[in-house]
Amino acid sequence: MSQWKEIDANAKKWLKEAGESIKASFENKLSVTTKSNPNDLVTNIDKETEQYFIQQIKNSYPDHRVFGEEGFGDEIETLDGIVWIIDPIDGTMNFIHQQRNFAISIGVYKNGKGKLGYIYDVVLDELYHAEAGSGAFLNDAAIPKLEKTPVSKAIVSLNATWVTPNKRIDHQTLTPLVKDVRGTRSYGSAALELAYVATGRLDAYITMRLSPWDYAGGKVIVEELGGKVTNLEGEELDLINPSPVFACKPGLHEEILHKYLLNEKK
Ligand code: 2AM
Ligand code: CA
Ligand code: CA
Ligand code: CA
Repeated sequence: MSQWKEIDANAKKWLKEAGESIKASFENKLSVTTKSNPNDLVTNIDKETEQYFIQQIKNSYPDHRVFGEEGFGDEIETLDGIVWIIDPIDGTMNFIHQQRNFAISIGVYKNGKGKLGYIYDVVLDELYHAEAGSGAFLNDAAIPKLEKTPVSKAIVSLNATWVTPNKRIDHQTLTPLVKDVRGTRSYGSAALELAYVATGRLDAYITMRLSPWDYAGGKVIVEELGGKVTNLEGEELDLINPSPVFACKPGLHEEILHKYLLNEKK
């Protein structure tokens, strides 16, 4: 078995096992604490799930490093070698309030290049996955390449925060886009929003601040299908620092970037 096929088989096995533990946890009372602000939540299950992946990865691949949201992995300053970028539960608020609309997200990178991407919707048992250069899948079904869509027919995922006064973007910047698109949505899980861009349920996703673990898995999947995952200037994301993220179908990426985000006149 090739190196990546073996890593892929292990990643899938661990995702299913972690998913079973998360579903079993619905029976128990959660321990919820806050992080940077009263709405930035974390539970014992986020922490336990991250620790589970780190233990499995370190057992099988002692020379791989892990970059995880809850901080149990390695201190990551460069992406040299093989790095697993992990969000044990993306959409923690949904996990706590809704027991759905959350996912486990994993990206495996080699020297900064995305090799494997996973987004696992635990409750629906839907695993979105891709190996760079070998196609992207939803469970066993190949996901078709993304087709072009004009702004006028696009559904764009956008949190209402970014069109009301906030500290990250002038709240009027996105008003023309919101007016011109067919519809807007917000799901509260960056990883699932990327999975929906990958499957064409959404045409674009724009958000002002994500960390690498929020998009590392989704970026591999969306790019494998011909989509783009960049910052709001259309530049590459660095996968080390938080930044705005703009994930989009090909063609539409250029249209939104030039007409709305960079505010160029036609
Ligand atoms: P999380 O649930 O793993 O924290 C919510 O709109 C989305 O933004 C989720 O994917 C959430 O990931 C992510 N997010 C990133 N930074 C956040 C923060 N400081 N507080 C809450 N959600 C954050
Ligand atoms: Ca979090
Ligand atoms: Ca996240
Ligand atoms: Ca998380």
